[in-house]
This record gives sequence, structure tokens and C-alpha cells, in this order.
Amino acid sequence: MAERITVDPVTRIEGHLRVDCDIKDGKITNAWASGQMWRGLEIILKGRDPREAWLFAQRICGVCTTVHAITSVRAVENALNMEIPLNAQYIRNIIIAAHGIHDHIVHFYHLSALDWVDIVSALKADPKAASTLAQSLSPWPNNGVQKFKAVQDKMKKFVESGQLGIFANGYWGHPAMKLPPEVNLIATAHYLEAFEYQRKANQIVSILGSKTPHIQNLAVGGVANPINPDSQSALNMERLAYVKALMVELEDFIRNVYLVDLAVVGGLYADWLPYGRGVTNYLSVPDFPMDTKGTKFWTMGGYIPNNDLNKFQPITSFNDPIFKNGVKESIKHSWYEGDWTRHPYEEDTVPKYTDFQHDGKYSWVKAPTFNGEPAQVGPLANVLAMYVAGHKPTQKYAKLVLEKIGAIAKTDVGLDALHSTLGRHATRCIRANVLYDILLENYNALIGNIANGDMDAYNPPDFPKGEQTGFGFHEAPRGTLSHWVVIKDGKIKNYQCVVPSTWNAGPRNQEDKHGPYEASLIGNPVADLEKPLEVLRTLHSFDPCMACAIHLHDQKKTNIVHFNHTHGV
Ligand code: NFE
Ligand code: MG
Repeated sequence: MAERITVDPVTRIEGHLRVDCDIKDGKITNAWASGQMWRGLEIILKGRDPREAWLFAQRICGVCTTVHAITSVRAVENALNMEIPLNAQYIRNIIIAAHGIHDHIVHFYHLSALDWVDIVSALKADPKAASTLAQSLSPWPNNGVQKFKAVQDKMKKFVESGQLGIFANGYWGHPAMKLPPEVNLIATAHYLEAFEYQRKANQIVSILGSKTPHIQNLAVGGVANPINPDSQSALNMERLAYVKALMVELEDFIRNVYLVDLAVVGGLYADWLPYGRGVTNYLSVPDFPMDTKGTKFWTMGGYIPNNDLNKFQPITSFNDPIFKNGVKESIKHSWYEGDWTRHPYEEDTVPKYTDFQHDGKYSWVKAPTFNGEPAQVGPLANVLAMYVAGHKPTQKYAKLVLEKIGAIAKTDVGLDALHSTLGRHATRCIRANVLYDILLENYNALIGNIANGDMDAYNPPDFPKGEQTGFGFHEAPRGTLSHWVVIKDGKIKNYQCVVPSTWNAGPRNQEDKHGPYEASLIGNPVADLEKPLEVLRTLHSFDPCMACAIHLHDQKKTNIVHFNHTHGV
């Protein structure tokens, strides 16, 4: 007999996710992922001026704020067949690279490290031993005894006062927590430092985007702020020098802290490498355009069906027909009117809530498919695509990360280990390191272009009469994001967003196949039904954002876990 548990809401994510699992003999045998709130940005956008769509669309989320802005202008530019000045491409690229790095740091440390790191155990650590260990792994200057002692004293004060603050409600002492106290102390210290470094990445976004969250510097056709190296009120050399200073600090943290911590956690939890595989159709898109049209890119993407790297189909331009024709969404199990599978241009969004029906409709998330199949998106999909496409920086950092994990685990860890809960963390770290290289290349390209006297940053759009369709995509921190727009006589007739967390959090599709969250939970161990830490580990590895998945908003809920005892499931 299986026992059903409901985790609602899942915390340390954005938005409201409910997950139901059937558990038998200590393992998950079935799962349902349910997005729990809906707002309807797609409806709000109808009838509006396509030039302002991005300002609304980026309010879909307060976490991946820039990504909907970028994708929205790309969709409208695609509908109008526009070219974008090189400076604008570079500025956008720097913004999205910095945003991606910020997002990956926050995810690893602040949203998921505590699934693996036991803060309370860190109190028992010997700061000297922690320092010796940390210094043997990395040249990071803040790994001294005094630093670790100070962090430990700070944590002791928290615990003695009975106020764990941001560390309250962790599953401390859980049997699945395996790190030695010294490693827990190192990770706790870096958790706190990571707040500073994610902020530096976000400062780059705010300098070039004029504000964060929710940048203000975009426009359909380019970017809105003028470039003038000598003007105080434009993008000038002083601002660009500040961006460079932030980049240098960021690089040190990504290479010498994030990468090392990831390898330590991955290596010491090698027993977790078999868990969390799930859907192995992988979708990602190329990004960081190098030209004005979006036909050459710094990063690659494509579709890998059924984990067969030999069947990789590259996606190669902002007009790629493989992508354009491959995406559909189904609502058989989602709280919308009807039961259809449609291409985004043909979709509608008509909410119709019923109760949670395990065999029927149970989520606000639609179920996207690529060529008719559920697909996993995210850094894992993107790293696999870039690896097979021969992207040198990806191969370099992937080999480095796998070698380091293997050295700590004292076993060979190959590419196949990446199809897992820990693999999603490892590939996010690989991608953060790749993003840094791209950030630097775009920074140098922008400086070079300005030095050559090119100050162009905007081409004005022109809306003809009649109907145009367009799509824009972006490889966002959580994976492939696309916006699809139908424009009629200069106004939005239909607007659909197919978002990374929609791909991954989607419910069963039209053929009742599990979405990626659901599939990856099946087979996971659960040691303590009242503290389903393992469920959180696997869910968090996707970095869920339900605000994006359903384009929704916030509501208070209190229960964390409750049980339904069901029979014979
Ligand atoms: Ni709200 Fe997002 C990203 C988008 S969603 S975080 O990355 O798009 O999954
Ligand atoms: Mg949508």
C-alpha cells in the first residue's frame, strides 16, 4: 500500500508549488506537481501596444525579471523582422549574463544548499580543521581560521537566542544530511558571503539596465539609454569601468568558491548521483547573439531526444523552424477551459478552476511538449547541448567540475552522472562559469565597438497594417523561455509565454506522460515521511519558479506537509 504525502507549499522557491507523492517501501512511486495560483499576464497583454509588452511581461516574475523583458522585445522584433544594433545586442548580452550568474549563485547557496548542508552541525566544527581543508581546495582569501571562527560564533548566537532567522525550519539533523561538521561550516560561511557576490552581479544588471529588479533600459529595436563616453547622463566610460571592477570580483567567487563548493557537495553526496533523472528529452536554445539579426551566437542550443546525444538537433537562429514548429502546449490536466493541444499562436488562456483531481485537472501550469514529448529544460539541457555541439568553454568547465567531483568522491564521474538531481546543480555551476566568459567577451566587444566610434543602440520599429506573428526565445537561468505574439494592426491580438518552469513543472500531458518534476521524483528515497527532505532536494534542483510557470502572484499558505492515506495505489 502506498502512502500519499502532500507538500504544500514547497518553500525556498518563487511562487506556490504543491507536490503530491505516493511513497511505498521508502521510495516515491508516483508524483503530481501542481502550480497553485494564477494571474493571467497573457490576458493582460491582449489589445496593448507591442512596444510596451516587455514592461508588463517582466512583471511575470521578481526573480528572473530581465528575462521576460528580453524575450518580449525579441518576439516583437521577430514579428517585424527587425535588426538590432550591435551595441544593443552586447548591452543586452552583458545584462543577461550578469543576471544569469546572480541567479545561479542565489539558487545554489540561498535556495538549495540547505538541503545538503546542516547549519546546526557546523556549530560542532573545528574552525582550524575547516580552514586547513578549505585552503587545500581553493586559493580563496576568506578561508582563514578567524573567518570560520567568526561565522561559527555568529551562528551560535543565533541558535542560543532561539532565533534561527533565515535558518529556521531547516531539516537539521535529518538522516539524509551527511556532510562532516567542518564542511558544513565552510558552506555556511560561503552561504553568507554569497549574498555579497550575487549583489555584485546584480549591480551590473542595474547599471546597464537602469534598475533591478525589472530593468528599464530596453526598447523594441534596441536599448533606450544613449551611449556617450564623455557624458554624465549616458552610458559612459566611468560606468563601464565600474562594471569591469564588479566583474573581476565576481570571477574570483565563481571560480574559487562556487565551483569548489559544488564539487565538494557533489563529491561527498555521490550516493545521490543515481537519483532524479526523470525526463531525458532535453531542450535548450542558442543565446547571446553576435550579429544584428540573431544568426550567430556565443552559446548553443537544440533538442536532444531521449538522452541520445547522437540525435542532437541544433537550433541555430531567431527564426529557427525546428523551434518554431516544435513547441505546443496541452491543457488536459490544467485548470483551463477545454482539452486541447495547440501551437502557442493558436492558444487561448481561459481559466477554469476545478478542485485538485489526481486523475483529471490539477494544476494552473500548462503542459508544454516539444515534437509531442515532454522536455526537460535548464542548465542541464543547455550544458549537454553545448557539450555535444563542441562549445569549448562548456567542455572545459564540465570536465573540470566532473574531475573535481570525482576526486572528492574517489571514483570516476562521467557525463552520464549529470542526468540527476545533483547533475542539475553541477550544470548550473558549469553554466555560471561559461556565462562569466561570455560576460567578459561581450564587455570587450562593447568597448571595442564604442572605441571604433559606433554609438548606435536603437532602431525604431515600424508596425505595418495587417497581421504579423513573431516569437522570441532566451536561455534563461531556469531554461528555455519563449514568448509568442500575434500582432494585428499594431496591437497585440494574442500573447503566449512558454516558460522554463512551465516546461519543468508541467502536469501530465495530453498522453498522460509525467512532466519533468514529476518524473524526476519517481524512485527518490524518502527516509522520514514527516520531513521529506529528499523531495525538496530534487524539486529544488530545478530551481522552481511558479510565478513564471503560470505567470501568477502571491498568496499566504501555512501547512508545509500533510498526509493522505490512500489505498492500493
Ligand atoms: Ni521566475 Fe524564470 C527563469 C523565466 S522561470 S524565474 O529563469 O522565464 O522558470
Ligand atoms: Mg503561458
